[in-house]
Amino acid sequence: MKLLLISLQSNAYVTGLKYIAANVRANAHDVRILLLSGYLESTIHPEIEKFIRDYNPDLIGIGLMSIEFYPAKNLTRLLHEKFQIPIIWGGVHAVIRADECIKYADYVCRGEGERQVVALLEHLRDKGKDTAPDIPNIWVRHNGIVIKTQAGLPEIDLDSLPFQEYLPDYYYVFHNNKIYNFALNPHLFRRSALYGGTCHMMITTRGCPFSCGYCANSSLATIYGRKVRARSVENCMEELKAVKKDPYVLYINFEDDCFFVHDKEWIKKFCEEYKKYINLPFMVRAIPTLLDMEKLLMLKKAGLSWVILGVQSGSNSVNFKIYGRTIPFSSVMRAVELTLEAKAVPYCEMIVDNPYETEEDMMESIDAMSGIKKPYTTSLAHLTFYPGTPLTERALKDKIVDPEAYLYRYMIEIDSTYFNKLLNITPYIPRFIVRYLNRPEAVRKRLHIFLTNMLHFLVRRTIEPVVYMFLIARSLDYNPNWIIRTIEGNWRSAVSKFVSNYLGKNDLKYGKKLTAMRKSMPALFEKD
Ligand code: B12
Repeated sequence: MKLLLISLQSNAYVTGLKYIAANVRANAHDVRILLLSGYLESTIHPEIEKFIRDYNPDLIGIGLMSIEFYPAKNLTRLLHEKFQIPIIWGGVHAVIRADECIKYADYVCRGEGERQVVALLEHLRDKGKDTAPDIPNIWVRHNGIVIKTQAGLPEIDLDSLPFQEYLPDYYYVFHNNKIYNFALNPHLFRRSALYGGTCHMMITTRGCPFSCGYCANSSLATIYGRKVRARSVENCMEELKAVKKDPYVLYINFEDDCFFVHDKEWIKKFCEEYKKYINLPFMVRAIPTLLDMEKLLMLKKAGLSWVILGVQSGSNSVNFKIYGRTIPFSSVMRAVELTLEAKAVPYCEMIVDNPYETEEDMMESIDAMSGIKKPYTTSLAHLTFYPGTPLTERALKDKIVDPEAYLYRYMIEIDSTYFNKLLNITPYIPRFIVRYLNRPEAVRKRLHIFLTNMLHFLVRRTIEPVVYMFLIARSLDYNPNWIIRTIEGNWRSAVSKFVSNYLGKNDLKYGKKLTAMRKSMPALFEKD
């Protein structure tokens, strides 16, 4: 049987689809992945149509996050018009909004997809598409009736799943009106992937021990449960050894919600083997309260470069009362200090544009951030109200949020406000300047606004990129070989950092397109 997996995502890292593809192949079926970044047209391009006709898949799978909902709805309609091939949707949005998704797709995978997709392919082979399958977590729209099958358990033994490849030879992209194979055109992969495609995105656990009020994980936990499931060190090494063969992979980006959920024994063994077999710089994410010096030092020895810390706000009351996150700011300060002491670089992720935040909260947050040990860097994300989270429930009840906003807006697209600009530059300017500018609207003078705008403009184009380069060097222990390779591999990202903030630039373009299409294709955006 043949499966075509499609992603509409704006960049080429498609972990979930690669996992599904690997398992489909391990079960002796054929698979291709096609990246149709931001495809939101009123017709199917002839090259895409030809690609699908030539491959002639038995099933088409579309993976989506919420931001890809309308593009997925559009593409599904176009595919249904042209082909008789059944379509299954999966991914985070299909898991949290299965009720909505099953209106458009023939099947929806309401959970992990590796085994479910194989079971569906085998059902189609043995019984055909006119018989409704009975597979846990696969919802079916059959003769106009929706069949919600029973919930299946998440995969407990992650080691039993074949792991994803870095750049599989069955991965294709639609680019400049043509379809290319990524493996044969690696320069296209590097253009389409974050960080110039220099890192391998990898996940060693599934699940998060926390249940923050704003996070999609709190709704995902209702399906997957709260238990964090971990892969063995051996299994992770097997994936990494295969990835390391690719000369373009310069570092490993561990995407686990918190790498520090692994116990000391696991980390010790991981570090020994990583150093021995992989020896590439890597970055991890961490919940500040779970950071631990012993683990940090072991990881640093193995090549840890950046620690991405979930901070969200510098105000305890915002974290505790609005985000349901009992992580005091003192533990953030400690986590930053420990990270620096271990000679890794702290990268603080924060949430802004929160309608529940008062001016006092924002000032408290900025003041707190200006007091933590430097050097560190931050990224700001727009508070997005994902369905099913406690904060969204509250905001819907309070009628302060457009219930559909999360389908249009990327988290990286933040409001251009006074406080956001100040928070953005806080890591790079002295505390006394931050304090001078950190004042409420009522007492803000033209001079403060002018200075903040000017500093924001200058700092983001001069100091920030320089500090960023310094942080890259520091994170790599000033190892000239690694620094040159990183800058060389990352030149597109690194150089454009001098001009503007590079991360997710494609997402911004995509976001604008989505807003424009809302005007030119109003029918697509109507509720069915
Ligand atoms: C790694 C990651 C990324 C990576 C790679 C994404 C990817 N597609 O692999 C990158 C950096 C590209 C990324 C970007 C963004 N991300 Co992200 N990301 C994650 C993260 C941390 C892990 C995802 C992962 O690898 N999981 C492991 C795999 C195995 O699980 P999975 O992806 O869910 O896939 C399984 C099932 O969903 C299912 N499945 C998936 N696809 C399909 C398709 C079919 C056909 C089927 C049947 C099944 C199926 O089977 C898979 C295997 O079991 C999650 C957090 C999380 N806990 O999920 C956030 C998360 C998915 N990201 C999120 C967001 C919002 C974004 C951004 C929109 C942020 C932004 N820039 O504004 C961008 C969007 C990028 C874009 N459109 O280009 C949100 C999504 C919320 C939502 N409701 O949409 C999450 C949940 C984070 C959060 N807690 O809020 N992200």
